[in-house]
Amino acid sequence: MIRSVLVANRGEIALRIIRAARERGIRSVAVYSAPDRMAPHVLEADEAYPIGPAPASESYLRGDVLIDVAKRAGAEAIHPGYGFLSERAGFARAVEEAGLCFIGPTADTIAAMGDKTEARRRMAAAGVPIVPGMTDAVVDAAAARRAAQEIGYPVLLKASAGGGGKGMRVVREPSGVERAYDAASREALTAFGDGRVYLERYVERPRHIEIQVFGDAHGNVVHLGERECSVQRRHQKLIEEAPSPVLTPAEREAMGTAAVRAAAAVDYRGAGTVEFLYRGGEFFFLEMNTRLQVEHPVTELVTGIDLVDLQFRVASGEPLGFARADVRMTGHAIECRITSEDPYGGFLPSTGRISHLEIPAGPGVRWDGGIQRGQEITLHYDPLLAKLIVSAPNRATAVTRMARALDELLVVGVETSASYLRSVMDEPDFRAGDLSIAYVEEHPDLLRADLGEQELVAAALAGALLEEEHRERHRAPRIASSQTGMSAWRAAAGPWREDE
Ligand code: MV4
Repeated sequence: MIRSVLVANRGEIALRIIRAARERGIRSVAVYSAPDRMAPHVLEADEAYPIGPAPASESYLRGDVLIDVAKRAGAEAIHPGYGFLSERAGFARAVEEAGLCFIGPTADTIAAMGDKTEARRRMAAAGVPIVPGMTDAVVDAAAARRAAQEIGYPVLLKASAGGGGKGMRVVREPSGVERAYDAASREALTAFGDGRVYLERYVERPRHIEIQVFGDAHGNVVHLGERECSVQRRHQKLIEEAPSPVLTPAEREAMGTAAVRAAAAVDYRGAGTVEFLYRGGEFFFLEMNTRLQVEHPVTELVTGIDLVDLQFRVASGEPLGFARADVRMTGHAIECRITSEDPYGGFLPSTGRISHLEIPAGPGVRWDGGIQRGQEITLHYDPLLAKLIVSAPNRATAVTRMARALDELLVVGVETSASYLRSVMDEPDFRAGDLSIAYVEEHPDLLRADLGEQELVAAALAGALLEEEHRERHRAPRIASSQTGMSAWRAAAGPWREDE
């Protein structure tokens, strides 16, 4: 039994974990960098400890400090959340060696899946379909050219040491190999300290579909269906949903079975995700994420399973207690990532103080947030402010519900992705479920229309009309029209500034 947990993270995921801990009667210990002293996760936890200055490398990434704090606070376990130290095998090992419980898979599992060629070898051996290509790194450009010839163009050069798109280059003809090899190798060396690259057949315009898996310490592994994450930009997911609009029940079970085989092959324990590329009924293993993912709520909403609670139970040694056949999947869920980025300015990060915040509510709406009014948004951390998640009986209703919820959302003080996401909800290809990882680039019009401004003007006009009507009805004394407009604008935009 785990009775206390140190949450080695910040923002919305730290809050998510703290809430799950509280429901299970587990004492939560938060950690914070200097600027996060009054952050929501600090205020919500049972205890909180400072771990260093703003840069993550001097705070949230200080594994030694975190383990020390856990010991001092008497925490028995460390939950890494996602990002930061969640997929560092060395940290998982250090936590276990300190006599604490790492909430996640073993260090060996993390290391095996972190090495992409090693992962491909293991997956191929376990009978999981991998993208045609190599399972070893190439030694030089000439070897890359020979390999490309064998695989067939177009090919994709990838870093052996890590994913996330770093060190990746598409090559369409032999003359392009040398340049691409040098660039990919250099980029991989910078990003991972390991310049090894390997080749795969390049799959054009695939969909990104991933399977949620769960393993326990007793050798049981189940899958909880898929999430489709095709709406992304430069490897940053924007929208995720479950189920995928495209998978047939037979494809779902085939992909799910492959994912379970993948997890079982590395003795998987805890929550994990097996990523696939999907195209025209075929699917290929891409990588495995050995952590809880940002988009886990869509799976929770269609399965009714609390994944963080299950992480706590499995980490305590409890068996899963259910099989695939016991999992009832109902309805449709969609998640939108609300980030502090300007969609009409190349998604550049936006900073500022959140002066006003209206959070959507109502039937089928979930807000996994890590922000509050008055909070300063800086460039130190990930721009994810919150996740807006909806569920409904079917996809069409879920899309409509997300549009409604996004209309209710108001974040003043920083630019956010919200208005872009709102425009996607009306876009015919998205509505039809016609997606691929090229969706954002293939819909450039959505990146131009600044609906945010127009919406604010519309809201102000609506507010002016409502105020007018209200005054008429109550026969209130009329005031100058210019003042009416101003107060209506204020009503529509919310309190201008509390301290004004
Ligand atoms: C691919 C691919 C096409 N063909 N591999 C991107 C990061 C890393 N996770 C693997 N990635 C890709 N691998 C082959 N053989 C296309 C991508 C890819 C991608 C994959 C998933 C989600 C978004 C993506 C965006 C661009 C490229």
